[in-house]
Amino acid sequence: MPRTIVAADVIVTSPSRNYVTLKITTSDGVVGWGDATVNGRELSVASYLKDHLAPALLGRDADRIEDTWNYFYKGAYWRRGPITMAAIGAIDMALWDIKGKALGVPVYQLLGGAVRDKILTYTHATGWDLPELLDSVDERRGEGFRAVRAQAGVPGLDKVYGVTNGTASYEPAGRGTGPVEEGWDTASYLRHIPDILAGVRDHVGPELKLLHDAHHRLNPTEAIRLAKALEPVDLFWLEDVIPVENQQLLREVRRQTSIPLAIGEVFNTVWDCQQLITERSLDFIRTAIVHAGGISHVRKILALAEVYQVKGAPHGPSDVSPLNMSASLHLGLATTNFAIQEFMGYDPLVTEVFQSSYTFDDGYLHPGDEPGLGVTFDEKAAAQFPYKQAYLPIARDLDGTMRDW
Ligand code: CS2
Ligand code: MG
Repeated sequence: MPRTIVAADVIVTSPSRNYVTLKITTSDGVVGWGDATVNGRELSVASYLKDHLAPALLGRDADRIEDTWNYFYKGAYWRRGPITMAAIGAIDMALWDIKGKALGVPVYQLLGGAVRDKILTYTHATGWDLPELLDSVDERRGEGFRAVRAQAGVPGLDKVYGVTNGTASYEPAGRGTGPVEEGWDTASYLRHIPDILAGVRDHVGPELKLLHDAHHRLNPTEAIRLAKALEPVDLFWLEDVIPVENQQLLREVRRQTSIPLAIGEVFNTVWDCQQLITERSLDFIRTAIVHAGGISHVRKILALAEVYQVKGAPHGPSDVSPLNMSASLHLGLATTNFAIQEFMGYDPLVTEVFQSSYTFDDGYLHPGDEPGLGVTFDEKAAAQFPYKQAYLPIARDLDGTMRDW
């Protein structure tokens, strides 16, 4: 007797920031949960799920995860893109959650079992200037992190990606306002950031894994210049050095520097990174479970990556929910070429809605052994936090020209 889907509900909640969650219920009462959050476009995914995909989910066999994935990918004439793939990602996560719960095993066991005991993790340190950044790095080291991403202010600018003004944790999507406009000055950034990161390396010594995110701001020539300047800092990776719709552009940067390159948090299918991987223009692929079609598709991206000695390092900011984080950890525990998981942590209000079984210890995460994904979603608590419209910032050069944020 198949376990059929009898209900698919979309819940939008905003405990400190907006999240979109899919709840799938089966004929034998098993409930699965999936993250469907796309920062700044939450309602688009909620509608795509509620108005288009959920009606077609009803009556389907919940155990047929791969068939359902193809049903919604190949069955949609207009395909790919973050909204579509986040909706499919949420369905995929929920169905893996259901299968694990129904069989009484954690999802990583369904993916082939553990290939490691724990998952190396990195988090964010941020500071407007070097002293402030060093304090933030020290705080993160004190929490046990062995890998830290360092982001700093840029002279001449009053708002910069990745840097908070004050002690609040960095949340780029401003709620209740339209897109905030941020200025950008590549020349000042290139003059300034090498000394800042060298200062961090001098402070922390050789052991700590240091990462930096250029956040799509450079062209290949500027990226090569930055990478060469940063080689003495011994970065674990330099992230998103260029916008990479044109996948061949990263090839040149890869050939000109020894710094490991990470990219891909904005990708949502294997086709967005197929050339990058097969030409080995990167070292770490960053696709997030929710944004790239769920566990089933990110698993395939990592399988292709493994052939080219590219490692998985999924995106894990606070703007993907603990459901995504958990799914990423289950996949990470069972995937040989999984390198490191980004973990910004969550506001305490988030944990009122999402109770997760993953654990952090001594710089590593583990998904836990609860059946399924191991995350409980409190619908009553979620109802306390209504959606608040939020936009990611936009960026302009000093002369007003639009650029990638
Ligand atoms: C960043 C993200 O964590 C990262 O690597 O690129 O924080 C990104 O800025 C946000 O996810 C955008 O919503
Ligand atoms: Mg990034």
